[in-house]
Amino acid sequence: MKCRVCREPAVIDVRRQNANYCRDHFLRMCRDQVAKAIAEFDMLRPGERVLVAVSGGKDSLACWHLLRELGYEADGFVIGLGIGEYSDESTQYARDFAEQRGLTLHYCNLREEHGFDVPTAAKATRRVPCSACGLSKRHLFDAAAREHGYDVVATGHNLDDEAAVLFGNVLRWQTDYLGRQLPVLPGENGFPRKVKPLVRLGERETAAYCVLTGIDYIVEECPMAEGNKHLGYKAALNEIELESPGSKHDFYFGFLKRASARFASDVESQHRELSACTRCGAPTPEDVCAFCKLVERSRGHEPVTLRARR
Ligand code: Q46
Ligand code: ZN
Ligand code: ZN
Repeated sequence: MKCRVCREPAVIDVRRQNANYCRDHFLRMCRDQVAKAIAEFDMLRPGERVLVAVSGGKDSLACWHLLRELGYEADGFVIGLGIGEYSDESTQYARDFAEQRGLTLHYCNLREEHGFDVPTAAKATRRVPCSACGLSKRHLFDAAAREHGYDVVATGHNLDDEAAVLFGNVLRWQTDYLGRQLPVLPGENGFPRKVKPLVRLGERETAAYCVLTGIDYIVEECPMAEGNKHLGYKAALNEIELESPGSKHDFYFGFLKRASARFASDVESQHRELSACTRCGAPTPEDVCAFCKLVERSRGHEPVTLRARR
């Protein structure tokens, strides 16, 4: 197995590209793919301040690292979600990453600052944990960007994530979501722009990127992800990819090129008037934003004790 570029021994194959790479050329390929995604979708402009939504996992840390490598002024933000040991450990990985490189990492602890955690919110709302968790993360990242003056929030969503979400949205023809499933969401009405610089890289590549650059990340999956439909969609797409390398890429980028614009008119929230939440000031179509309602519902509930699952 030889590197496509220099013919030296390769350390990784990327079947989608029908190519093998040595360490240095693999890392260069990753940087090139991120730079290409940023340029292709006009994600970032020179001089903009970027806040990276960090979890301590491979994707968000690789995203942060790659943005810095490409010369962007990118800081991190991690949230203590209160998901037992998993949250403590993943937050520690983010802290170590920042400390070792002298980077700025903002931190928010859900329980200390807002009086609840994800397991409690899941119990209070009687919905899957990812629903309260996702809502809280979106709200807190937006709020942190406004508070600290960042123009853009970057997340570590990779090609596998986006293809799986697309698969789920197509299965149920959720046209509102399909209209919004873009690698860039413009900043408007007090919301920062949202970008996904890793959409051209697969999950296996972000993991390899971390290993080859010495980034330590939390390998365990979130214990509350069980029952998350996206895991099943990912597994289904992996089967297809095995038979036909490049399928995920063609599915996702084909959608962006040929189909996504057709769903733009189905995006509901685009047409709603927003005003400031009467409690926290965040832009919202109602008097009180969804996060403040979640805070209210969750606060009266006892904290949920999680047993560590390894
Ligand atoms: S952290 Fe939160 Fe994820 Fe855990 S509860 Fe679900 S959304 S799975 S990325
Ligand atoms: Zn090489
Ligand atoms: Zn609010």
